[in-house]
Parts: sequence; C-alpha cells; structure tokens
Amino acid sequence: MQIFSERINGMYRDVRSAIKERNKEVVQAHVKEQVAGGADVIDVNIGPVKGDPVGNFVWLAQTVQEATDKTISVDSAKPKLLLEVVPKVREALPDTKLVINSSTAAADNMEKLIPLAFEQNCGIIGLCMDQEGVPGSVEKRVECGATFMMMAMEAGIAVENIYLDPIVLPVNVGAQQLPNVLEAIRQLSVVNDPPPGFIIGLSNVSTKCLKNNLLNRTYLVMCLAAGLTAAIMDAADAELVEAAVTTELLMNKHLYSDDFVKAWRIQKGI
Ligand code: THG
Repeated sequence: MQIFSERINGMYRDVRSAIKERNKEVVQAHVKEQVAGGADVIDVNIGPVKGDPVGNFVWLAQTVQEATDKTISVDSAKPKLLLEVVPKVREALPDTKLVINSSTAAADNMEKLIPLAFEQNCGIIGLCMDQEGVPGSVEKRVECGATFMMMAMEAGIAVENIYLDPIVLPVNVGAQQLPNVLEAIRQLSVVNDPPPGFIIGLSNVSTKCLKNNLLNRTYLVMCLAAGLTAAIMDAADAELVEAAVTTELLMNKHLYSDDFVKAWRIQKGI
C-alpha cells in the first residue's frame, strides 16, 4: 500500500503553532519520523490557521520538501484555495511529485480541479460525493466514483495518477457508512480496468472516539482486504503500519519470511 502521512496538518496543535511561527524544526522532525515509519507521500494541510492561506501553504510544502524528496499531497477542502495554491507550490517545487487532495464529483469542482491536475502534472484524489454531500448508499458512492474516474480519464490523467476516496466518517456519526465504504471499494475495483488507487482518511473513523488506535488499525485491515491501495494515516504508529504490512503478507502481496516486517523495512530502505 501507499502510506500518505496525515501528520503535517494544522489540525494538530504543534503543527498549527509551527505554521504561525514559521518553525521549520517542528515540521521537519515530524516529516523525518513519518518517512522512517514508512510514509511514501506527505499530505500537507494548513488546517484552521487564520490569515494568508496561500503563503502558509507554500511555506509548509517547501519546509516539507527540504526534509524529504517524497511526493507531497496538497490537502484542502476549499477548491478555490487549491486553484490558487497548486500553481504556486508547483513553481516553488518544480521537481516534486504532487497530488491534489481533493475534488468532489460535483461538476463545478471537477471542471476546475481536473484540468489543474493535468496542467500542473499532478495526481488527483476524487471524493465519492457530489453537491448533495456524503452519500448514504453504496450505489451513490459508486456512481460518484465512476463519474470522477470518467472525467479524469477523459481529461488525459493517467490512471496511476487517479485516486478515489469513498469517504470515511466517524463510527460514532454513522455506523452503516463504514461497511458501505468497504462495498464501494469492492465495486469500484471491478468496474474500472485498470483500476485507479483507492484511498481513505483513516483517522476519520475514530475522531472523538476512545480507542482511536484500535479502531484505526482494525478498519485499515478491513479496507485493505476490500482492495484499498492507500491511506492518509499516522506512519509513526508502528502497530498500525505493521498491521498493514501483515495484511498485505496474508493477501500474498509480499513473500513470506520469518521476519516479514523487517524484510518490508529493508526493501523500503527505512
Ligand atoms: N480524505 C481525504 N483527505 C483528508 C481526509 C479524508 N484529509 C484530512 C483528513 N481526512 C485526513 N487527515 C487527518 C488528520 C488528522 C486527524 C484525522 C484525519 C485527526 N487528528 C486528531 C484529532 O482530530 O483528534 C488531532 C488532534 C490532536 O492530536 O491535536 O483525527 O478523509 N482525501
């Protein structure tokens, strides 16, 4: 699987202060820890920091890039901000692989963000929701995912650069959503050939719950078994990463050896 680090997010208090104070050390220490834990991509989100979102975003992406050459995913729920920020991040980091996180499957969103991904040579995450919000049914999630996939392919984005996100909500908000996400991943994997990547914001499942780590770890295993290929998650949570590696071993995606987690680390060079 591809591990997207969730940690460089202004939702975390220490990162929020680091953005405000332009404290590179705090950000770069997290980046190094996430990469050492197995992160392949660093998701960058300014969170609720007030004032100068574009300047904050460019500073944060540049700060991350000074600590690693991994892909950066530019994460905002505001399409207008992405339209402004992505060209500036691309200009500041011309050699870094970028992923736009994210566009919904609503027409006005896709019409702007898919061409942006094409022009700026970025990957893109498509959320399985439209202007009506997060779907209550599997069918609507699959329909949104299929629409996004069709539009992105038509615009010339390579399938390797497209990720679909079936959208995970907290277990204490809507419990039926979680089995629906699994079924949407299964169905979208078979209707698309070759299939795109499938990604979730894993920690969403346990927001404001007790036993966050146990919930995250268990749901990640379930999603991987259903065909998930990537997750935005905490790569510094060794038990979480090891559960993912073990799931992939049991799905015959790695060769068995007695110390299979170590073998995975060596292969990754971490
Ligand atoms: N899909 C896509 N992108 C996303 C999400 C998604 N980006 C944002 C989010 N969801 C994924 N990232 C996070 C990052 C942090 C947390 C959850 C998801 C989180 N953080 C602690 C909390 O709120 O309890 C932070 C508190 C703290 O310790 O300070 O839960 O679904 N495409």
